[in-house]
Amino acid sequence: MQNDMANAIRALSMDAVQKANSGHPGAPMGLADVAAVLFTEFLKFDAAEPHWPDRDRFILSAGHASMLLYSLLHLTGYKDMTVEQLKNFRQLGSKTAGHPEYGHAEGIETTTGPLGQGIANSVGFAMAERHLNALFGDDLVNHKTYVIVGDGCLMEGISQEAISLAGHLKLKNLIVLWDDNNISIDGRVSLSDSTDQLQRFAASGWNVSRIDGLNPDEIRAALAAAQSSDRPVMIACKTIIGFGAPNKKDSYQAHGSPLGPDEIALARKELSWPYPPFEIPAEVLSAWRKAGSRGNEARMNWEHGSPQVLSRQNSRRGTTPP
Ligand SMILES: Cc1ncc(C[n+]2csc(CCOP(=O)(O)OP(=O)(O)O)c2C)c(N)n1
Repeated sequence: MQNDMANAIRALSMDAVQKANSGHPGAPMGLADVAAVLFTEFLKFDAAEPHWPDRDRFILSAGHASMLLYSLLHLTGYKDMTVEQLKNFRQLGSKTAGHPEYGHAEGIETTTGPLGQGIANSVGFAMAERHLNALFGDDLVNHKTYVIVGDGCLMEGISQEAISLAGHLKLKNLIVLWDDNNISIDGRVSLSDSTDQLQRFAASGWNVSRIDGLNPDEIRAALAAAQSSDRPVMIACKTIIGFGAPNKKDSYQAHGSPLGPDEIALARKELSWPYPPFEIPAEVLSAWRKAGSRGNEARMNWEHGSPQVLSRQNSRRGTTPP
C-alpha cells in the first residue's frame, strides 16, 4: 500500500504535466516517498480545517515541483483541490498554477517558485512559531515547519542568510528535506556546483543526516530523530529525478518537460500502475484520505481544550475543573 500511495503522486504528477503539455514531472516523482512518509506519518494537519493555527507548516521551496503539492492536497482531501483542478494544471483561472501561489488553494502556505524563496520564508515561519510559543506556551503553539528544497534553492545566495540565521537562533522546529538528486535544469549538478551541503549546514549549527530518499524506513527514522532535535535539521534525501520513467529518470530530461506518451506508458509498467490518468484506486484513495484526517482529534482537542490542557490551565489559575 505504501508503494501505491507514493505511486499515486507519481502518476498524478506525470499525467497532469502531460495533459498541460508543460511543467516539471521529475522532482515530484523522485520525492514521492519522502512526501508520502511525511504526510501520512509526521505532518500534523487536518485537511478538513486548513487554517488550524497550530498545524505544522509544509513549504515546497522547489516550487517548480508544484504537482507534488497539488497531488498531496488532492489525495489527503483538501476540499478545493479537486481532480478537475489537477486536470486543469497550468490553465488560466485554475488553482493549480505552474508554481504554488498563496491564496489560490487551501494548503498552499506561501508562494514559491523563485528558487531560495521558500527556504528563506520557512525560517520566518519557524521564528514566528518560536515567538508565539514563548508568548502562549506549548499547549497553544507547538508546531514544526517542514520544507522541501532542491539543489537550485541551495545555490541561491539568499539560502545562506536563511540557513545562518536559523542555525544561530537554534530553530529546532525547522526541518529541511533536501532533494539530493544530482540533477538540475541543464544536467548534472556537478556542472555548476560542488558544495558539500551537509558540511555547509553543519557549519551553520544544524543537525544533518543523509538517507536514501526512496526508502520509507530510512525516511521514517530520520524524521523520527528530527522530532527531538535541539537545533534545525537538514536531511539530505538521495532520490532519483523522474523515478519510474525508465529512459528519462536520473536525467535533466525529466526536470522540466512532459515525459511524452510513450515514456509515460513505460513508467506505468515500471511502477505497476495500470490505471488510467487521474484515476486512483478506491483503496489507495481511502488510505490517503485517512491520512488527511489523522490530525482531526488533535485539532478538535486544540480548539475545544483537551481534558489534560484544561486541567493544566485550571491548576495554573487555581481552580478545579467542573
Ligand atoms: C531564482 C530562480 N532562478 C531560476 C529559476 C528557474 N528554474 C526553475 S527550476 C530550476 C532548476 C532547479 O534545479 P533543482 O533544484 O535541482 O530541481 P530538479 O532538477 O531536481 O527538479 C531553475 C533554474 C527559478 N525558478 N528561480
